[in-house]
Order: sequence, then structure tokens, then C-alpha cells
Amino acid sequence: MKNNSKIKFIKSRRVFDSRGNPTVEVVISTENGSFGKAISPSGASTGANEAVEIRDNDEMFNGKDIKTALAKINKIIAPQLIGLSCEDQDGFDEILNNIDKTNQKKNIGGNVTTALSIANYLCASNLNKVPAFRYHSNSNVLNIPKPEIQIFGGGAHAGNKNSFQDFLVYPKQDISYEEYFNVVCSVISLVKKKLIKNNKFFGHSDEGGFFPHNLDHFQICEIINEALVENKLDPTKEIGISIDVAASNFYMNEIYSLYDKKYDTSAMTRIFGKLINDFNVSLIEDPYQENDINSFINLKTKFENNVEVIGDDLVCTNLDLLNNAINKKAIDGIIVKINQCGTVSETLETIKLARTNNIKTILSARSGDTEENFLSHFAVAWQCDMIKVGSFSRGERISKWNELIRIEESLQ
Ligand code: 2PG
Ligand code: MG
Repeated sequence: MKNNSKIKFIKSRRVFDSRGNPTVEVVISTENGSFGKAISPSGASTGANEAVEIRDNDEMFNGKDIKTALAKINKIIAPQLIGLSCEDQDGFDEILNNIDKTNQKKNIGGNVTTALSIANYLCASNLNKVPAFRYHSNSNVLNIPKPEIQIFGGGAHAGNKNSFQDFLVYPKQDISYEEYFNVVCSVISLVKKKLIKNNKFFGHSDEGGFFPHNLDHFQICEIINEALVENKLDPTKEIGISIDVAASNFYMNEIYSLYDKKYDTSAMTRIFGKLINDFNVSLIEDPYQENDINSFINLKTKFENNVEVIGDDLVCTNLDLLNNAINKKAIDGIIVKINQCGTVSETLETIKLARTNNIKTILSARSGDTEENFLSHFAVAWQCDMIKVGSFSRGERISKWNELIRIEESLQ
């Protein structure tokens, strides 16, 4: 252990996420003055098996304040971490888990452990005088992850309307960020023009995508297809269309409620069949509610060569749930969110298991996110296949895309 790698100081404070809700910021510094800072993001369409957030539930900030979380850091957690080497990420995260003692960080909070764990990781990269995207990787050849960018947003990110949550585009071939952003920019302005012309523009969802007035999933995908084709882009080869159904959000008692209509599981599968066959959708996240793994398996088998099935709430960045999904051949890829499991070490174990089993990894921001751009670094450092941080607007989203431009440049 380098002498100067010892953690000397841990400071935490209340800051705010992109929805204006309080969240935890942590700064960790070592004896030689190296430091790392991180803020916990926060989800709206959370999986039942995620690490849970500690909130005060009192009169402050609609019950979302985090005074208790900050007190736990200062009084219980920090004293046990001071003196540890920031380079011992596993040891750091193990201490957090030992203090908490639950599967879902119910005692000290996933919002607390996430900020602490990431701040420590960033402190170690700072100590080693490398940017975070180079820390962790021995390789000089780092691939840049493919960006999945939201065009339309709905569901829990748009006032809990009963609609799919995300409609996105992603490059199917290798393309530089510069070129891809140019493409996405033209597609987005064309989509906006079409919405305004047809009186369908309603507003923006939490991640900055368009939230349309009175358009269903087929009409939304139709508009994206038109915008791609009008930009001379082939949605079957060049730019793919993906959706995050986030199906648990509009499911209850065996029924999915979408736009005031009711669908059973087979009816949902028929919708997906049409989206895949007629609207070029080639990647579908959380198509069914999180406890219905069999329907994931069926969808994957039925459309094996035409669509990739991705688990988000189904897996919750959890090693055991991922293992189960792999054994049952339920998914082609997973969404990885650090605050779903609550520590960097557990996230890395999940990514490793996915990679060994040829499961695509998509590192993702949360709908309540911040100006922090460490996710862009981690997506490269951990060699994730894709990165999903929302739309191509709003500061907390653009900060991550901009950082990827800088990282891409320094990798050339
Ligand atoms: C998702 C995420 C990000 P949330 O479901 O993939 O879009 O949403 O952070 O609300 O869980
Ligand atoms: Mg999702």
C-alpha cells in the first residue's frame, strides 16, 4: 500500500439531482491530497430488487430529504473507512456491506453506498494520476461504447402516463461520436418539426426526450423511421431503433394498461412482433414485468435473429439474478446501473459475469441524474458495449456525451 493512499477525510453534503430532489454527494481525500467526488443518481422506474435509497420521509423536500443518510456517513460509516487505502476498492465496499448487512442496502442506503464507493474509485484514479477511463484497464487499446440516445420519453418519466418509457436510436456499426452526434442532431430536429407540424408536441420527459401528445408506440416508431430514412439512414443496418418498455410500471394483476387499453402477456408479445417486423425495432429492454422471466425467454426464442432482449429491472445489476437469466437464456444483454447494486465492486462482478457469458453490457444513467460525468469514464474503463444516458439535451445528459467526445479524442 502506498503510504499516501490512506483515506484521510470523508465529507458528505446534500446536493440536488436533475428532478430537483435531494441526493448525496461525497468527497473522499487521501493523506497526499488526492481526492474523488461523486453524487448518487436516482431512478423513477426502480426494480423491486434494487438497493434502496434512504430518505427522511419528513416535511422537508416532499419527504425526499437525506439528513439521516448524511448522518449515517458521518457517524457510522466514515470512521470505519478512514485509514483504509483508497486503492482497496473491494475492501472499501466490503466494509460498506458489513455495516449494512442486508441484500438491498436497507440499513445504510444504496444512495449512501453508491456515492461513497464511486468517490473512492475516483480518488484512487486521481492518486494514480490517470483519468478514470484509464484506471482499471491494463490495455492500451480501449474501445469506445456505442451510444444509445433517447428520442422520445414516456412512462414514469412523463407523469406516469401508461406508455413505454424510452424510444431510442443506437449505431449498429462502428461510427465516431462526432459523426453519430451529427446524425442524431438531424434526426431529432426532423422529429421535432414533424411533431410541431402535426400538433403532437406536448413537452419533454425527465431525460429530455420528446413526450408527444396522443401518439402510441407504433406512431412514435413510425416517426423515428421516417426521420432516419429522410436522413438517408437505413434503420436495419446503420442506425437501430430500441425501446425500453419498463413494463413493470404499467402492469398489475396479469394486465398491462397502455393508453387506457388492457393487454395480457400474449397481446404484449404481438405488439413487440409488430414493432420488430414492421417498425425495425431491434433491441427491447424490460418487455415484460420483472417477475415474468418466462416471457423474456419466449420473446428471445421467438425473435432470436431479429431482436436483442435486454434486462434492466429483471436483473437489477445483481449477480444472482444475472446468473439465473443467463442459465435460463432469457436475455441478450443487461442494463448496468451502479446504484442498483450500490457499489463499484459489485457492479464490476456483474459486468465480468456478463462478459464471460457473451451478454451485452449497457452502462446506464438514471432518470434523476446530475452534472457528474464519471459514467462516461466507467463505460470506457470497464469496456461496456453501450452507454445509455438519456436524450441529446439537458445539461446532466450532455455533460456525459461531451466527456465521451473528450475521451474519444484522447484515445486517438
Ligand atoms: C431505465 C432508467 C433510465 P430510471 O429504466 O432504464 O432510463 O430509468 O432511472 O427511472 O429507472
Ligand atoms: Mg430501463
